[in-house]
Amino acid sequence: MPRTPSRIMTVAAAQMGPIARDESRQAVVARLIDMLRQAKDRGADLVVYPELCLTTFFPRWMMEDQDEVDSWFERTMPNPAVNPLFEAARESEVGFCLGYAELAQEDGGTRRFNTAILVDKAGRVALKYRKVHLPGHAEPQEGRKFQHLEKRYFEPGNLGFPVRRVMDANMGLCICNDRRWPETYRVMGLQDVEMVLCGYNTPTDHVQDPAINRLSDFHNHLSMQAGAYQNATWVVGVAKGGVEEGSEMITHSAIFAPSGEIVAQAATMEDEVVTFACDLEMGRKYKETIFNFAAHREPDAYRLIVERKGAEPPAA
Ligand code: CDV
Repeated sequence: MPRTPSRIMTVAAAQMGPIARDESRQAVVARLIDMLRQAKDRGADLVVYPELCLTTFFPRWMMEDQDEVDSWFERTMPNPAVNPLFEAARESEVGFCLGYAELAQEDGGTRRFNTAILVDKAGRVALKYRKVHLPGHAEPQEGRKFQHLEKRYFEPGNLGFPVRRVMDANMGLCICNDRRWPETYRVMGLQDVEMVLCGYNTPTDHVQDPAINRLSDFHNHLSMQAGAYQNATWVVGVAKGGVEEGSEMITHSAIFAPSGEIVAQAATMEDEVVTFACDLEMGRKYKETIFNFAAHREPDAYRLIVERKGAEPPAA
């Protein structure tokens, strides 16, 4: 059989170390531009930044003053603080994926989402995604050193899991907790996704059970390796990690091949750029054989997945 020619997209996972509570958007954007330039020097076509990467991870704190809450959100994208990143990317002809808190005026009201955008090499927003799976709580939980109040500050995303042709590849986005849910990848897999970009902020004490928390790094990679393999797609997982305002967060950003293998991984808890030349044709080998969905899937047997939300025990 003749070998299919490679289609290479060189991708950079731009891991971030902590962002201080009082660090300005301008200072953060300077860090992002520095990593973009490193990525460009290594031949990157695309730079992937973490979830909520313009500020510290503010959902760890209970805030009642709505003005204070809204100070963490972006009302427009781009905006004056972020414009230098758009300009640097356009000049360098590098695309990027950026996570931020979005305040939108939509359907006659103010809406708040945990959002990621994919910007193409010409600086155009080519794809927007709003986080579907919001972890944590709407009310503070007793006994926790740090809260996780995403359910308080955001509403679930209303855009589904769109896949778009961007920079000659079928691209999809998801955000942090989404990566643990097989539905995330499968909905994109059914749109022939070739690369999924996922930023995350994962505190090591995210569950009140040390036996689970000690496996935080393992579960991080396990989820993305499985999603990549079972949907024959590249996955790029990018952390904001390290000790941020006293909260320990995992790092180990990595690039996952459609085989499920980790092909590149960050080695520090700081700002760090990890690159890999991804052959987008690699997924095809899997899509035409073991994961040929059209040949092997049986959707009628999967009805419960969309009909039922929580698990119910079988009838006696
Ligand atoms: N930002 C996140 O979505 N974090 C969750 C933690 C809280 C479990 C995650 O899935 O990594």
